[in-house]
Amino acid sequence: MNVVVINGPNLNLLGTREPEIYGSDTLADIAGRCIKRGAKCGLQVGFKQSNHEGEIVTWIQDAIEDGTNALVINAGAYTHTSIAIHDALRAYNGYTVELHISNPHNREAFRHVSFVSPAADAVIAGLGIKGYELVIEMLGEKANKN
Ligand code: CA2
Repeated sequence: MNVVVINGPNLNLLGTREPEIYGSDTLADIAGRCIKRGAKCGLQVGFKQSNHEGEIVTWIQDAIEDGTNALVINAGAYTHTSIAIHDALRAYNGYTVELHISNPHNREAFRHVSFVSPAADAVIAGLGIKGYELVIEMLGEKANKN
């Protein structure tokens, strides 16, 4: 089973600012843990980050083309704005998990709307960076059940 984890804008800054919200680990630390955890349960995990909406749309289209089994997406602030990402996710038939490090619902009102949620099978939010590994673990269990 192949999984691609897509991270949106500013998530490359993890570990450098706002540790009270996002923790002190870097995105590279998280990627390493996800890849390792995935390998343990037979998942091949790809991990990407972009500050560009169109590039994220292209990666979702790539997942459609190459038959990626599951997408995990933290679209960052594009979560709350991007119809283009919403449309691309709608075109993807694999399993889709929306992920947030913080809980957008206990933050500013502009974070309460998600264009990703209606196109996702599952949502995980507010568990910090641990959420990434938890989702990989869940996908591993799912893959090994089938
Ligand atoms: O909680 C999340 O994972 C978010 O997707 C993070 C986005 C935010 O716009 C969403 O509402 C919730 C922001 C990512 C910015 O990440 C930074 C990390 C460190 C320093 C500054 C920004």
